[in-house]
Amino acid sequence: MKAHTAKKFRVQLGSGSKITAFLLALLGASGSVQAATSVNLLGDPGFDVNPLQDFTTVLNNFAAQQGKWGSEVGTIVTGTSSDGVVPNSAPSMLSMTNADGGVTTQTAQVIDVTAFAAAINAGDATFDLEAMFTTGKGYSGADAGIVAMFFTNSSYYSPNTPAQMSAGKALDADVGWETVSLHGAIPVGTQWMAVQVLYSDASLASDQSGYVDSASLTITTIPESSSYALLGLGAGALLVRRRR
Ligand SMILES: [Ca+2]
Ligand SMILES: [Ca+2]
Repeated sequence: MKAHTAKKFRVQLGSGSKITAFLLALLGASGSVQAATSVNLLGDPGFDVNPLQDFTTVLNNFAAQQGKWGSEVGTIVTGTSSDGVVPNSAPSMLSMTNADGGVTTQTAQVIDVTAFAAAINAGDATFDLEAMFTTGKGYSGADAGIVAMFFTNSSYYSPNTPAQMSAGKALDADVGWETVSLHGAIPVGTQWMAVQVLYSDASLASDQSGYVDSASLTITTIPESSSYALLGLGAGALLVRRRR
C-alpha cells in the first residue's frame, strides 16, 4: 500500500512544484520570502580610525575587543605609501610585513553575531566577507588571503564545525587594489565570528609591505524555516484537494 501511495504522489509532483513555485512567487511579491542583508558588521573597516591592537589581545578578549583590529606586525599608513600605494578609502590603510617570521602575517577582528542567532541556528544565514589588497610598485606574487572563523561562544577556544573558511589570491605588480572575497553558510551554533586579513610571509620580500583596506562583512538571512514549513503545508493541502 505504501508503494502505491508513493507512486500516486509522484504523479502529482509536477503540479505540486508548480503550486509551490506559485506560492513562493506570491510570498516573494508580498516581501516575506526576500533575503535581508545586514550593514557592514566590521568596526573601522577601512583602518582609518582606531589604533591597532595586539593580535593575541584581540583573540583572547572577544567581548572587550570587539570592533578593533588586532595585528601581528601591522602598522597604519596614512596617505600614499613610500612605494606608491594610495589608500583605497581615505585617509589610511593597513600595512603588513613578514617580519614576524611565521607562516603568515595576520590582522584580525572579532564580531558578536548573536543578533542573527535565530537565522543562524535555522541554517538560514550566509556571510559575505571581502577586503582590498595590493603591494607596492613592481612587486608581484604576494599571496593575500581572508579567513572567516566561527565560534560557539565568546572565546577563541570554542571553535565551531567547520572552524573556518578562507579564500586567497596571488597579487599582480600594479599598485591598483584587488578584491579577495568569500561567501559561505554560517555554521549552526555560531555566536561569534573572527575575520582575518593576511599575507603569506614567504610571498613577501623582506623589505616588502602588503597593504589591506576597505574590508566588509555582511550577513544575509532568509526567512525563518517556519515560512517554508507553512509553504510546504500549503502546497500539500492543495495537492490533496486536487487529488479528490
Ligand atoms: Ca582606509
Ligand atoms: Ca595590485
